[in-house]
Amino acid sequence: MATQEINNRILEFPGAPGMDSEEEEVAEWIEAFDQVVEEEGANRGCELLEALIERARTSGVEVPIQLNTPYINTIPVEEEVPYPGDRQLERRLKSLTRWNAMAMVHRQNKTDAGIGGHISTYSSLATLLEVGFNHFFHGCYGDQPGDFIYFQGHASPGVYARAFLLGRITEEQVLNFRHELRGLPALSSYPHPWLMPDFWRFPTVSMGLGPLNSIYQARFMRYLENRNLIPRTPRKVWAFVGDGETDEPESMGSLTLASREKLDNLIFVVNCNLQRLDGPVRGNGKIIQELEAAFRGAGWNVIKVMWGGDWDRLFARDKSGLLVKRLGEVVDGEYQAYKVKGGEYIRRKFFGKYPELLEMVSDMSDEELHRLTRGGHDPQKVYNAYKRAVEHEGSPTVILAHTVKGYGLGSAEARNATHQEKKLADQALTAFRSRFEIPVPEMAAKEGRLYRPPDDSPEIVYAKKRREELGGFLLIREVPKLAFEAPPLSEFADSVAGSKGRAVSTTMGFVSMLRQLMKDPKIGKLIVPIIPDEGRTFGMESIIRQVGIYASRGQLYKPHDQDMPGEQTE
Ligand SMILES: Cc1ncc(C[n+]2csc(CCOP(=O)(O)OP(=O)(O)O)c2C)c(N)n1
Ligand SMILES: [Mg+2]
Repeated sequence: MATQEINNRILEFPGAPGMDSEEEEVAEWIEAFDQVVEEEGANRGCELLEALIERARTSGVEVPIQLNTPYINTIPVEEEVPYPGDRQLERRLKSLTRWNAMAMVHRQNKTDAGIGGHISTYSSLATLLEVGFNHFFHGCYGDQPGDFIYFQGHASPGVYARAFLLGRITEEQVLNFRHELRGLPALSSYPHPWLMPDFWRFPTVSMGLGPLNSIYQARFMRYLENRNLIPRTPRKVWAFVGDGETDEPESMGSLTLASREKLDNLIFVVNCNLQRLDGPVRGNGKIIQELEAAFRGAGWNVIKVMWGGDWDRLFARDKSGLLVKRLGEVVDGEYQAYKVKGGEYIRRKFFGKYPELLEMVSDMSDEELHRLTRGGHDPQKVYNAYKRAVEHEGSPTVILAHTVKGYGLGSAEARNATHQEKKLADQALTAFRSRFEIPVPEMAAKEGRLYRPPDDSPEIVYAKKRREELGGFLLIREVPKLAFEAPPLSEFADSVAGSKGRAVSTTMGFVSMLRQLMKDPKIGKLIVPIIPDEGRTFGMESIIRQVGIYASRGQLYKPHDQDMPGEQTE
C-alpha cells in the first residue's frame, strides 16, 4: 500500500478495529513515535527520524523528499502569544484606510474616466500591512536608520490612504491621485522615487523587481555591516510580493543567494490571494504548497499563515485529522469559488464530502461558514508569524499568507474580474460604508468622499503613538548629502598623460585608475567593484591580490594558488 494511502486511512480510522496487519504495523510505529515526542520532546522525535532516514538511505532504501507540511498554520495555536495592540482601534484605523484607498480610486475614475488604479490588491493586503505598521516596521533604531519596505506596487492606494490619515499627505494630493504630471501636488500611480522623491524609496510595480532587489538590498546591508561601514542593527528588509508575481523569473531567481548568505535580515511576505490579474494563479493546484516547497528547497524558513482564529475551534474538534486532510484535497480554483458562492455552497461542497465534517459544523450558520477567516486577515495570526520571522536566525524567512482578493468589496470579492474593478456600484459603496462603519453620509459615500477623523481622535492618536514608538514615519525618503571629496585630477597624472607609445588596453587603463581610487584613504573603502567572474580576463589580478574578495563567512579553504607568486586569489 502506498504510504499516502496508508496515512489517509489512518487519519480516517485511527486505531480502528478491523485494521489489516500492514495498517496495524504502521499504527504501532506511530504510537511509539508519539510516545517519544510526548516523553522526550519534539527534538528527540526529530533526531530519531533523521537517524532512520539516514539508515534507510545508506541501506539503499529510496526515501521520498518531503518539502510540504499540511495545509494549516505553521504556528500551532498553543504556541501563539497574545496580541499586544488595541484590536478595536487598529480595526477602526484599518477600516478607514480601506475606505479612503477605495474612495480615492473610485472617485478619480468617476471624474476622469479610464484613469485606472487598483482596489482589490490592497483590500487583500490591509491586515498584513497594518500589523507591520503598528508593531514591526521601524522608522529607526536609535540614531540608526530603520527597516526597508518593498510594497506590492498595486497596493499603493492603501499606503497613500494611511499616510493621509496620519497627516503625511494632503487631501489635495489624494484628490490628484494619478495626476502627478499635471504640475499640482499629487500621487503617482505606483511607488517610484523619481515620481515622489520624498516618499517612495523603491520602485516595485514592474512585478519581480521588488523581490529581486530586496534580496540584494539585504545582502548589501550585511556587506556594509560586515565591513564596519554601518553599525549592526536589527534592521530588516521586508518585501511584500503577490502570489502571481512569484511567476516572474526575477522573483524566484535569486532565492538561493539569500539562503547561502544567511540573510536573516530579509523577510518576504507573499500575499497569497490565489488570484492574479485574469484569474486564479493555480486553479488546478495549490500555489501556497508549491511556494512552500520551492522556498524550503532553497533553504528559506517558511511560515504559513493559512487560517484565522475562528478555525481553531474546528481544528480542536478534528480528532481524526479529516478536516486537515480535506483542506489539503481542495484546489485553489475551488477555494476561490467558496468565497464567491457563499456558506451554503461551502457546507455542501467542502464539508459535505465527509459526513463527519458536516456534523462538525452542524451548529454553524451558512453565514458563519462564509465568514470563516483566512489567516492573512487575522491580526493575531499575522502578528505571531511576523514575530517569529524577526526572531528567526540563520536564514531568510518567507511568510505565505492566505488572503482573499477584493476582501470586503462585496460583489467584487474573489471574482476573476476583481483586479480590474475601478469603481463600485452605489449599492456596493453603501454596503462597504456600513460594513466598515464609515461615518460619511450616504449621498457622499456614493461619490466616494474621503474621510479623515480629527487629529485628536483616539484612532489617530493611537496610530501616531505606535509610529513614534517604532521610530517615526516610514514613508520618508531622504537623500543624504554626498560627503566625500573626489581626489584631484593630479593623482591620475600618469593615466591622463597617455601611454607614451606603449600599447595599453582600455581595461588595463581602467584597472590602474580603479586601483588608484581604491587606495585613496578617504574614499577607497566606498568603492566596491562587483565582479561576478572574468576579473582575470580584464587584468584585475593585481587588484584582487591587493584588496581581497568579500566573503560573508570568511574564506573556509586554502586556495591552491595561495603560495604561487603573482597568482594568489585571496
Ligand atoms: C512585469 C509585469 N508584468 C505585468 C504587470 C501587470 N500586472 C499588474 S498586477 C498583475 C497581477 C498581479 O497579481 P498578483 O501578483 O497575484 O497580485 P495581487 O494583485 O493578486 O495581490 C499584473 C499581471 C506588471 N505590473 N509587471
Ligand atoms: Mg494574487
